[in-house]
Amino acid sequence: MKNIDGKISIIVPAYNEAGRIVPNIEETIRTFDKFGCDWELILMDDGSSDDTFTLADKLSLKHPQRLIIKRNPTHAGKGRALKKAFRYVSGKYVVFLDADMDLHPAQVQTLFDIMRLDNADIVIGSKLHPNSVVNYPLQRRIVSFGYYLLVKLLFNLPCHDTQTGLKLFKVEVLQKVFPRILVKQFAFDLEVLVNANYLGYKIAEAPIVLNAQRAFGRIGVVSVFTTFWDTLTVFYRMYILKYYDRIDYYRRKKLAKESRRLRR
Ligand SMILES: Nc1nc2c(ncn2[C@@H]2O[C@H](COP(=O)(O)OP(=O)(O)OP(=O)(O)O)[C@@H](O)[C@H]2O)c(=O)[nH]1
Ligand SMILES: [Mg+2]
Repeated sequence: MKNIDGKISIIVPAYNEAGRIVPNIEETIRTFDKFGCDWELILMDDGSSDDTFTLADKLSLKHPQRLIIKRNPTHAGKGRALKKAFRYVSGKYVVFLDADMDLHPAQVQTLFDIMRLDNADIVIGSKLHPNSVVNYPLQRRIVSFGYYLLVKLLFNLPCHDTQTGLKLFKVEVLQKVFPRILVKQFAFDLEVLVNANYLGYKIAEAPIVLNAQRAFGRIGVVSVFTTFWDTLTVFYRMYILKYYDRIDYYRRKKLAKESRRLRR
């Protein structure tokens, strides 16, 4: 692999992916082994009700030095899974990669090339990049474009698509940003990027090739509504509450409330 000078930690959030998790991890292992760099893969099972964890855990016996398989006992959302997985990271670079293989991991090379070329701290795959090749349903394209407009209006981020499941970060970015993050579900990516941008980290976008593996996406009306609501709460915290500026003050306040409750 070109343009990489340190270990890569790949974080894979997985929720009810038993049908595809083993071949998908095996394909990811083959891909990174071919790259010839140092890497590890941390799979965080998000309280699946199927065999995702057991199957992945069994596979890790074959690759003990590469795979770290963890699980949340309860289901809480992709964001919390990514944040929890970060505790196990030992690399210099962190890749977020969805478990469903909509985005082939070989594309990570493009993200590294762009990181080097643009001197960026974060490179995100973007479905709205002019050179992207995306094969996914029309209604998802509409939702994706609508969300782009909303995010542009609310945050004016220097990127078009915050939601794609392939991203590359320098580890120090996430060390700084993760303690500020409250969203547990799909607006998590947005909260991470809003905070990273606010802290002055440079975000670049990469073209991707996306092949939707599920005939019908799993993201229903409830997820779209929750993401919309969580996006508004990030806006409220950023511009009205100034939570991200006064994070220590809010933490102390929360602790004081907690200790008053315990004393009662
Ligand atoms: N849907 C969903 N996925 C989760 C959750 N927690 C972790 N994940 C994982 O997060 C990644 C993205 O979820 P997907 O359901 O594929 O979401 P998507 O790619 O936006 O939508 P699809 O069109 O269904 O692929 C996958 O690797 C999931 O296994 C969760 O609470 N809900
Ligand atoms: Mg997906």
